[in-house]
Amino acid sequence: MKRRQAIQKGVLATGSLMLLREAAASQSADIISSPVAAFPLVISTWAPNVKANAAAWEILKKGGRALDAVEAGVRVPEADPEDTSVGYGGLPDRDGNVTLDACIMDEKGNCGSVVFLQHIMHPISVARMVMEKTPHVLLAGEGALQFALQNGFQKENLLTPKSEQVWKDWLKKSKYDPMETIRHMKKPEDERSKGGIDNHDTIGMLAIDQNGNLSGACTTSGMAFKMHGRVGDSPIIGAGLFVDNEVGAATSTGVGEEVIRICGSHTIVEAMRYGKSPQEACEIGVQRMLKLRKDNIRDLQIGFLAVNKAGEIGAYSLRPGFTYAYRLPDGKDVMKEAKSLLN
Ligand code: SD4
Repeated sequence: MKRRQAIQKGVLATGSLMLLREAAASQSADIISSPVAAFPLVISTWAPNVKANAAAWEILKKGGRALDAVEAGVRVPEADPEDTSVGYGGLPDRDGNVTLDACIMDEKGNCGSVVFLQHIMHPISVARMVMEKTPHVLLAGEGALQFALQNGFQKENLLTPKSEQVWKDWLKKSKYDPMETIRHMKKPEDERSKGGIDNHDTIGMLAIDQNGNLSGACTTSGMAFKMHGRVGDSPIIGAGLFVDNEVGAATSTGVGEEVIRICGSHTIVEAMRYGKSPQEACEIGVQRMLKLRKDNIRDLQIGFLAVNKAGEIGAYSLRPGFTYAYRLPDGKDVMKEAKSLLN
């Protein structure tokens, strides 16, 4: 599909947004292609992250770096107490602790990550500092917290009364089910519940700047009511995020254990390297997962986004309901639902 056609299909007037629910049976791949000037662009997991794209756009439209754009973008849901999958307001682990995971990667293969970090509202900025100020890629737990505090981050209570209440309700049964816990805490009329089966809101964001350089960021509070110390795919370079400036970038959302098993984002970028479009590459990732895990994952949700060097994008999920949002060079917002392997 040509970019112009996609824009006409996906956007109402400037400033207004439309969520396109595409029939799974639809023939055309969800690809946006343009031979010219397909960037800057920014794309994020989950439609509500259109707000994060707007923050990233402020940097991209001025010719700023994709790296700065993705950091600024994902800081929006990190600070949003209503987003229960990221940063402040994130749902806690089974013991009531909000523990955060984040990573960032730039066009030069530089990357930084924090896992199992507590009390810091913007783990993505700590991850960037790990990338820029240390000889390491990944800092965990107490060490990551110490590093953040030494570098001027404030210690904060990230558990909001709302998330604490959801956790207390969960404690009555204390049954860990990645899907049920999130599905039942949201009202049907809630805009976020349009995500369907899963209602994750973890943000994975990919951007290309005016110079054609790619970067990505991914940040999450992880699966609600996880075991204390559990880390998912989101902060793992190659699983939740991978950027290769010669080829493209990919990111994921959903049940991280499944993404880690197939090195999801790296797998998708490698498929693009060997000639697949971003859409085909995302489909390869999800198909591989189902082939490997069969009935074990039929009820779970996993979604991938990808973008290639030319500014083509792709999105695909295991189950219906994975939405995403993007902004192209015309500055208009588009929100869509990805096609899925299962119905
Ligand atoms: C994780 N992938 O920790 C994350 C969860 C997620 O929206 O994507 N939630 O496994």
